[in-house]
Amino acid sequence: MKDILDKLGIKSVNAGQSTGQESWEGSGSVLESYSPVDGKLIASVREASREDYDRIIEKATEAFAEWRLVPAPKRGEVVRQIGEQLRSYKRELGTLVSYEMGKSLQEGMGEVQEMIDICDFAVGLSRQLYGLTMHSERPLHRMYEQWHPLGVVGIISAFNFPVAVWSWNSMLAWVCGDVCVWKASEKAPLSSLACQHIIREVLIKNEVPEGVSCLVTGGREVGVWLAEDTRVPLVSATGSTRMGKAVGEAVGRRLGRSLLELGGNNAIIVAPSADLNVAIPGIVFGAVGTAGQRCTSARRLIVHESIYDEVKQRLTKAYAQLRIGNPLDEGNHVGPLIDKQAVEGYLATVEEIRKEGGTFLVVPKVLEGVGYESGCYVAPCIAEVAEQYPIVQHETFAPILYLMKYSTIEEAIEIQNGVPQGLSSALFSLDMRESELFLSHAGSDCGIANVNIGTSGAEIGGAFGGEKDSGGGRESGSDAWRAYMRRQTNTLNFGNALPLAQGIKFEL
Ligand code: UN1
Repeated sequence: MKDILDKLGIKSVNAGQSTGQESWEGSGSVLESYSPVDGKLIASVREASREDYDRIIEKATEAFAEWRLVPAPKRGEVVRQIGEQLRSYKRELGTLVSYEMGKSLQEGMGEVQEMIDICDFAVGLSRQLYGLTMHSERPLHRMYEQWHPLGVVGIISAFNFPVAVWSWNSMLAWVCGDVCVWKASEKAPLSSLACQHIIREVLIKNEVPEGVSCLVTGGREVGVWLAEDTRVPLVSATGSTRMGKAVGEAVGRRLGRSLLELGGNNAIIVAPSADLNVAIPGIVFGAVGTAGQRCTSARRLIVHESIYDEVKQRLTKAYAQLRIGNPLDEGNHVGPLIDKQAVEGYLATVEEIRKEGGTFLVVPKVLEGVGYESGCYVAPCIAEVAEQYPIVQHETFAPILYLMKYSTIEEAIEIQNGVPQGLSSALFSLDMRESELFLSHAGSDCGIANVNIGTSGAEIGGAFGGEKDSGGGRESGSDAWRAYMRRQTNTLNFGNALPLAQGIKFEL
């Protein structure tokens, strides 16, 4: 690990504030990053004071004045080179992500792959920031729309995707001509420092204005500063619904824009025709991948009564094969939760399930002994519940899967939609009518609806995000780039008269 940290520029004490080219320690309190893998201190970093924050926003604002004048395809070229850098650091960065937040190495590297993919996407996009042209109702007039850069984009990211979510936002924002100020999760600060380190060389080589890629290290307070700051026209925040409501309110109060990616409570429906050889691994990966700490994790399984017992039996067998342990050991499927507080959250939910009458098909437990010294490893579990249990309405960021029964597809869809969140959803079925119903406007109410695929693991090419308590934002692919730009409608008169729209006469 020492070699990897060296290569990623992580020292024992680190500078947490950066304008891309320049870094400094910051004068806030010290933040220590402990690995949930082995409980050891990895390194420390100092948080930003308000003065550090203001210095960064000023630098970013200055950088914007220059960066927006660089042609978009040239900005895309910088992003292309960042993608190349990420390719050459894939293993190192994936390993640090895995060690700092606990996801399996496979998933850590997958996360870096998402970053590479979004770079490629953004490069192409840099030549496709299209606006429409319209036909004017007035003679000798031309009407069209343009997309202009917005300015400073604040990015608040969560611990569970400590680097990919930043890249979804920043790579698009950069080709759009914006500059970024990133507040990473205080639970995974070193992964954000490593990203700054990796891209620094590209910024210098291309003479990118200093301030285009900023990092502010800190906790909730920094999030509040960003949300209330009129110098930051867009705040893109990923995290809990509670956090998102606070950010949305503060940004809304000043009529700024927010892009919110919040919690999910994602369900998978398993229909009688489901191919269980496809469904079972999809369900298990969805429920236990990243130890159930993805916003897209599968939390509720709604199974048709005719196959309920068979699904139960196959799931029990699959869960018995799960290897839980050090995520850097590629033989393990499931690593630790992020910290002991998350373990307490898991235990509190387990207790609540029992209190409400649920029974465990696969029992929960906190793992102890050799290899589990950090105290953050828990066993993925499955609880049989009734859909009306209040606990089922909540998202617990842990590998707890709720199992329930349905008899008609309409009823299953109603159960699936009957929670406050609306991020991801899935149906396993080979029945065309059922699948189309699920994907129709009478079907899933989520931002993501999949057939014969689990709830997690979305590709970057689609717009990513959810409805209701999941926040309503869309990031990454499709036309999500529009959130990072402002639309301007232009009408140009090339005639020698001034006809007014709507046929209004105004003669002098
Ligand atoms: C998240 O958990 O915040 O679809 C994002 C997925 C990943 C992204 C998850 N591509 O599971």
